[in-house]
Amino acid sequence: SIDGLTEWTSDLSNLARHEAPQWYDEAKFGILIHWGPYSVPGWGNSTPYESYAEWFWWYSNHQAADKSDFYDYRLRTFGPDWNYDDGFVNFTAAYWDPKEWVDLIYDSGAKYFVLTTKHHDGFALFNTSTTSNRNALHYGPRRDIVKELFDAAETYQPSLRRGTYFSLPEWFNPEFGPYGFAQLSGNASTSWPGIIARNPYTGLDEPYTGLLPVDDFITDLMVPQMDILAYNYSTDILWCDCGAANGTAGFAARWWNHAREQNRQVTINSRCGIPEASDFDTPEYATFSSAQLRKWESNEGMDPYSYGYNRATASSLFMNATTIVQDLVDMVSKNGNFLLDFGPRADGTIVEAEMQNLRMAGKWIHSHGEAIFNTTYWFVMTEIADQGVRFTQTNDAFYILFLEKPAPSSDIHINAPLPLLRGDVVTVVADENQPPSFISWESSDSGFTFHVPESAWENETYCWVLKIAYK
Ligand code: FUL
Repeated sequence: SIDGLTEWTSDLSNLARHEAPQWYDEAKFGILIHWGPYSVPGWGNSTPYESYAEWFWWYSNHQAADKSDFYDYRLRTFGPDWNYDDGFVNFTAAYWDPKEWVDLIYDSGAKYFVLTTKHHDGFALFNTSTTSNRNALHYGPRRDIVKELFDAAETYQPSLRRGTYFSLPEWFNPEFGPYGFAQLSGNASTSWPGIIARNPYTGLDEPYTGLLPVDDFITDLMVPQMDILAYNYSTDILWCDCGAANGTAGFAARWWNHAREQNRQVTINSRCGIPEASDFDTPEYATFSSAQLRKWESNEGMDPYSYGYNRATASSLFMNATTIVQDLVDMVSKNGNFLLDFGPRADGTIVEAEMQNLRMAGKWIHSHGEAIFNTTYWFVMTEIADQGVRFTQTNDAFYILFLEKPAPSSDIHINAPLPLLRGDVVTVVADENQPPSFISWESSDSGFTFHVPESAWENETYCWVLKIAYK
C-alpha cells in the first residue's frame, strides 16, 4: 500500500511499505525460463540439489570431489582446451521463435513470465553495451533476446506480465571484488578461463573484452543494468538473485516513483539484497505447509534437479500435468504463487515432454481458472490441515478443491466451518463442455455433507472442484 506516501525514498522504513501489487497476487501462475550459454553444455548430473545445469561454468572448473562429474563431462565432451566462453558461438538461438514461447506460456495458463536476463555467468540477454559487452547482442545469437521476447508478449497484454531474473553477482568477474571467483577459489583472477577467451568470430584467443573497466561494480555496472531493465525494457517484475552487496535501495525508490508516474504497478522479489525492499518471498524447490500472511512465490524447475536445460534428464522425469496443477492449487490456497521453470536448448527449442505437460496442465487451468486466479486463500485451512482438500475464495464464491478424486458416488463430508448458508448454490466446476451439475448438501454438527453423483465429474482430472456461489 502506498497510502499516505507522497514519494518513495531510499529510507528503509519507507521502502518497507511497498507490497506486491494486486495484479501479481491475482496472477498466481508464472513461468521462469533459464536460458544462456550454459544451455550449450546443457548438462547437470542427477544428484539432487546443487547440480543445476546453469552452474556448469562454475562446477566444470571446480574440481571438488562432489562435482568431479561436471569436470569429467567437460573434458569428455569438449576436450582439455575448452573454456566456458568458447560455448558462446554454439549458443545460436537458430530455431528460436519468441512467439512460440509466448504462445506456450499462454497455453500453460500462466499470467506472467520471468526470463534469466543475466545469470551468475554474467552473460546478459539484453543490451548492456554501456556497461559490458558480455551479452547476446555481441556474442552467440547476436540478437536482443529480452526485447524480442517482450515484444512477442505484446499480443497478450495486459494479461501476460513480463519479468526479468537478474543475478546481482557475476561470479566470473574479477570486478565483483570480494565476492568474485578469484577470491572464492583462492586463485589469482587471471586463472579464470574466461579472462582469455577465444573470440568465436575470429577464432583467436584474445584477452577478454567483455569487461569494460569499472571503478565500482555496484554503481558502474549492477545498478545501471537494473536501470536498463526497468526503463529500457519496462520490466514488470525485477526478480533478483543472490542478494549480496547492492544498490537496491536507491534503485527501488527511483523505479517505484517512475512507475507511479506512469500509473503502473511493478514488483521486486526477496533476493535484491535488502529485506525492506522485498514484495514477496521466494522459496526454491520448496513450499509452505500452511497459509502465510506475507505473499510468497515458490520457484521450481520442471526438471527435478535443474532450472537450465539438462540433457541428462529423462523425459519421464519432468514434472507432469497432475503435479503442476496440484502444486498450483496447493500454493494458491496458502497465499502463494507458483513460478514454474523450464530450460530451453541452446538453439531455442524446448524439450517436447515439457511442452506437452505444460499444455495439458494449461487445459485444466484455463477451464478451472475461476477457482485459481483472482482468488484469495482461506485462513481457516491451517486449522483443518486435511491432506487432500484445499480452499480458495472470492467475494462471490468459495471453492473446495480435492487433490484426490473423491470415491465415486459417495457422500463427501467436510468437517470445517465452511461459509455455506441455505440458498447458496453448490456446483461442480468442470470443463466448459460439461453442463453444470447442481449438488445437494446438508449440514450437521460435524460439518457439511455433499452428495455428488459420479457423472458430475466423470471427465475431470488432476483436481476436482466444488463451488459455493453465495446467494
Ligand atoms: C538460485 C540460482 O543459483 C539457481 O541457478 C537458479 O537461478 C535459482 C532460481 O536461483 O539462487
